[in-house]
Amino acid sequence: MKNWVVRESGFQKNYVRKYESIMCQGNGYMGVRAATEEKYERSVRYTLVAGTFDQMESENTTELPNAADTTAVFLKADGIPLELTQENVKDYERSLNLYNGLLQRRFVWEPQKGLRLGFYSERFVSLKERHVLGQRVTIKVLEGNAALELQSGILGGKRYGDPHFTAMQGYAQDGIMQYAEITHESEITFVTSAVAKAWIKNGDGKETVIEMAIQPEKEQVMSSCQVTLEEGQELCLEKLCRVATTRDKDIELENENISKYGRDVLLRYEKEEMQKLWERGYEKTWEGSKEAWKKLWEEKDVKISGDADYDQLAVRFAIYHLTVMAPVHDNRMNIGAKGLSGKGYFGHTFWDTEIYMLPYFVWEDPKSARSLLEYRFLSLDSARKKAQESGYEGAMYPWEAAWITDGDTCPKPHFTQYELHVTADVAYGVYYYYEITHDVDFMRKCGCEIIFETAQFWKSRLEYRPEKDIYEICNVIGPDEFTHEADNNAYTNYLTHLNLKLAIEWKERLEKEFPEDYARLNQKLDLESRVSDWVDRRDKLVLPKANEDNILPQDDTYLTLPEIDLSIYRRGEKKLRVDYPYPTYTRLKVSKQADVMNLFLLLEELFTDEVKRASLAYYEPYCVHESSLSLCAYSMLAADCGEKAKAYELFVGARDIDLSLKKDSDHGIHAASLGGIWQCCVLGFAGVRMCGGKLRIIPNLPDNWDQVTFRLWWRGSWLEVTVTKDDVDVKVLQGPKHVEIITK
Ligand code: IFM
Repeated sequence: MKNWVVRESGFQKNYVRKYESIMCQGNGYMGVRAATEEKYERSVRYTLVAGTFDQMESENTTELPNAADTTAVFLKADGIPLELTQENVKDYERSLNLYNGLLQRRFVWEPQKGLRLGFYSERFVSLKERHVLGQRVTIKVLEGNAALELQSGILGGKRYGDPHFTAMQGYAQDGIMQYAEITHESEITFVTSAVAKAWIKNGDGKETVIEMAIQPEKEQVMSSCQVTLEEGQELCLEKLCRVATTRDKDIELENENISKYGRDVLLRYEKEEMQKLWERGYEKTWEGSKEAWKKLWEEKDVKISGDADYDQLAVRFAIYHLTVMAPVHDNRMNIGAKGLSGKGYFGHTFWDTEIYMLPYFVWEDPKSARSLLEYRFLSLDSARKKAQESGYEGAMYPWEAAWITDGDTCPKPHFTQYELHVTADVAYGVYYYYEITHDVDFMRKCGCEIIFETAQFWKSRLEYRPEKDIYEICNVIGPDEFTHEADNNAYTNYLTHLNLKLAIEWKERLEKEFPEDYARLNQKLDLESRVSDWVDRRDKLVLPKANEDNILPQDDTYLTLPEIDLSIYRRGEKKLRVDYPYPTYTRLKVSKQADVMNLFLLLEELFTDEVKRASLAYYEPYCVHESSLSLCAYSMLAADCGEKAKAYELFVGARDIDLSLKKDSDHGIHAASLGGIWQCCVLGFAGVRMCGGKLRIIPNLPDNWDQVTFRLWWRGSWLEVTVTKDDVDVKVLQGPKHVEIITK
């Protein structure tokens, strides 16, 4: 399996959390961190179910709760609990196979002299059946005789200080273990079910089933067994589980009060499903998931040839995580900044979705992209409320979003009132999706309303300067989160301009082509009287221009800010904010992340190559790339500018954020950066873009890549694109044959 497997070779206690995140499994419905079967102090054993947000008492926000865990297995040999140290473990390897989603662990454990046990475990979260997980564990006696005690089941309770659950209780009936818990404020009932079997396997292959005793308690429900094995014998455990909640659309799990109705109510819903699952068995269930992954890779793999093994692994790693993190089965949910792999940023959604991850879904899986945008449509009322409460009109999307009715979930008022560009980013996402898919149905039902309401927000937010007859956007934080109180941040102003322009254009188009939709929206939003204000603002909004050195100013003052020596911060040896605490760092010429570069990437047709090149050379040395959103954006722009070596160097930096041990991923993977890695390969190096409504493919492959092949969706056609250093070959696999492509 060349370039498909992420490995941890040798047990490293210090990196327990890193590997838990990067080897996280899931299917968009749930994410299960790759916690080891046995417990370690640093471990963060999370199972997160998308969209199940609950209010946190300690912070003024909602977060994803940590659901009951099905993956822990407690093993004792001759009374010694399994806990690996550098001394007692050999031949340790943990691996995540991206091709089929299987997580495997194997090692030899020597609990005491004369006793050696071979440990093997594997688990999967089904890509085919979103509620299902499976796990196998085998312990083989390699030397000596061993009295083994094994415990496995469902661990609930208030783990890791997770305050979200009440009414927790374990149950057992007919061999099915079940654990129920209800979130405190959002009152979502979680039901986790499991069935386990254990058996002894002799050296000659003969198997003897072992009776497992099940003990339901308040904090857990565990099944256990005790056996004495001789050298050559194996103890095997197989377990199938389901996770369901009252948030699910596809399960009739009414939000019954568990304490009132008791276990029969719970079992009534999930018991039948568990019985079916168990009858089908582990092997067939796993096969189903494996098939689903195979199909996914047939469609979505990006194949790189050349001296590029690690790059190949990285883009697959990105696609794997984009798949397991995205709750595209339910349009009331969106992608968190850490996917479902950790509680970093509480599971909240940022502009990361529209600008960093949505492109992957639009080009590769437009149905899922639509679902992600429908989430913004379904959040419109919350965004309207936020606008109103902030003294504005229309819809103002919050900097951080969670459940569609949670409203503004950003715990930092400073950011949510100033990082306004998220509202224009959502509108940009609609534009991008529409231009690539031509999904008019989406525009009529959802997209237009988003565009009109966001434009109306900007109409009320712009500041008029009568002396110059212009509009400005003052006192914002642009993408670069180190620069505060910025006036006319170029990124924000240009995207706002596009937002206003789109509102005017779509108003006209709806009126002409879809009069019924127009009448409906006009009645609701009074488009007729709004449009003149949009035109006025569109025509008079300040759009910063490049200076005589071809540098596009990030905002009105950035170019004149005082400079400091940034070398140690750029090398990552120290955090700038430690030496220059707030607000000092906000008044220096230093960027946390790409800002103007993002603008060049989103609206490339508006800027000349000279401006892009000069601005890239100017800004990059002032950027400390502290945000994981930075390197990928810089890499793509460098590729656009033909600076291949620089583009590749920046890409390597982005590639290594999660995949190498240099940076921590303890609180979860860096979702936007993973979207960025896919973008670097397909949009950056292979040079695919939606540019002003046209498909453009102008490659800039790095020296070590010979060829890259992938599939793309463009307005009803599936294309297979193969790019070499000096050629672009496009085959229409399905759909309309005539596709216009700009290649020069
Ligand atoms: O949205 C980003 C922001 O741009 C930088 N800080 C982290 C956020 C979440 O990823």
